[in-house]
Amino acid sequence: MAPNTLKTNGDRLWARLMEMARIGATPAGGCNRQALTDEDRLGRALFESWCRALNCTLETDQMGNIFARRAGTEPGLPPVLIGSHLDTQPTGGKFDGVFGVLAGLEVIESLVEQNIPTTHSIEVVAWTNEEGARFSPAMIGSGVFAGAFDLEYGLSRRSRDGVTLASELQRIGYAGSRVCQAYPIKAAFEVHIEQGPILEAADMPIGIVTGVQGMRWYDLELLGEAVHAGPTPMNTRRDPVRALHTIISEVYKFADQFGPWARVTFGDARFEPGARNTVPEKVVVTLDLRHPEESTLAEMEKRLQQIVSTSAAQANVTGKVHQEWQSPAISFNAHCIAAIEASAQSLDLNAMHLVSGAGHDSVYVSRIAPTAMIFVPCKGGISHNESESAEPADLTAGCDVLLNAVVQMAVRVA
Ligand code: HGY
Ligand code: MN
Ligand code: MN
Repeated sequence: MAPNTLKTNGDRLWARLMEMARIGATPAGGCNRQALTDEDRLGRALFESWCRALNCTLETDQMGNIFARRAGTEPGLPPVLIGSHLDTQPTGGKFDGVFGVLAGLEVIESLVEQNIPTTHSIEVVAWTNEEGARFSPAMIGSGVFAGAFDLEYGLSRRSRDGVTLASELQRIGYAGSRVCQAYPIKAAFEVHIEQGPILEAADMPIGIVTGVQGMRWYDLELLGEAVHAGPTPMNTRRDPVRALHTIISEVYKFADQFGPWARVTFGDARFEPGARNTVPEKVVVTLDLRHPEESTLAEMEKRLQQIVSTSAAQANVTGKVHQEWQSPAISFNAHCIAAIEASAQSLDLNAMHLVSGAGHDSVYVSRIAPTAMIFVPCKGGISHNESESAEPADLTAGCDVLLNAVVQMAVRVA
């Protein structure tokens, strides 16, 4: 290990991860701490209690993003930011997002404990509603902060249980007064489990994330006619499910045609009126399309439009493709990537470059600050699943890489 290389306290990080995992713990061993629920409130409060114990200053902005700051020796300089999220999927795991927030806390605690001042302040951020599970779209807290969405849009988002993001922020006491907008930031880092199989398959402890693939979310709406399931002959029905049947098979076909990096996911479906003995009048299905190349993603969208219109016509129903959200493919900052590379090297850790298949708050942060991400492997590449798991040694290694990359950016060498 190179001289002056710093280490974090992996046991303390693991203990905090396990304590946080008890909030919203599910019987199957996962976590359900969806954005702005009571569980999220408890998780936020626990995180803040740890920050206060380190004498960090705490602020919450209008989107409920929490900023914990350890002042640098020159507090007027732009800070180095470490961010991720505390909210989980409904059947989420113990590490997605929360590892990045608690690793940031561990970086601050290690610096305090080892009496290492930094020139630039360090800010750890817990972004609101990264998952997009309860409120769509994803990454809405970091998105408003970075100017991808305006505040009114962000606050107006309505959950599936019919409440607005603004009312839930009020209800749990996280409607902050700090203006939710970007400010000068020296550099931003996020450490996260990979949520895919690449690092584990390559037996690689560290991933240096060079970018994030493009993502597009749609609601496919098919409108037919509600009729009785019994007496109505099959050939007289205007059955939206018949169109859906063709759409699903055609979309899976094009996933294969667009090569190994194309991703198509039908995540949720709603049938109205939803009675088992009535042919549905309306079907709404969510579809998530992804690809590292923006041009290919555009091509996939075009094919989707054609498939929906042809399938709807064949079933004598109407079909609409409503785009809910899109996040273009992005590349991270070369200097931040180099800092992560140097950090992994100083720790004698093998590392490989890769593009993130999952979306992260860093996608939006990279619009307003030099940004890059660090990945560590997770078991079987499984995530968004209660069985999500990661090795303490890998999490500690990722946290050590984060610490040394942050110090490179935050300490001005005389
Ligand atoms: O959708 C995503 O990739 C992220 O988990 N929000
Ligand atoms: Mn995440
Ligand atoms: Mn996630």
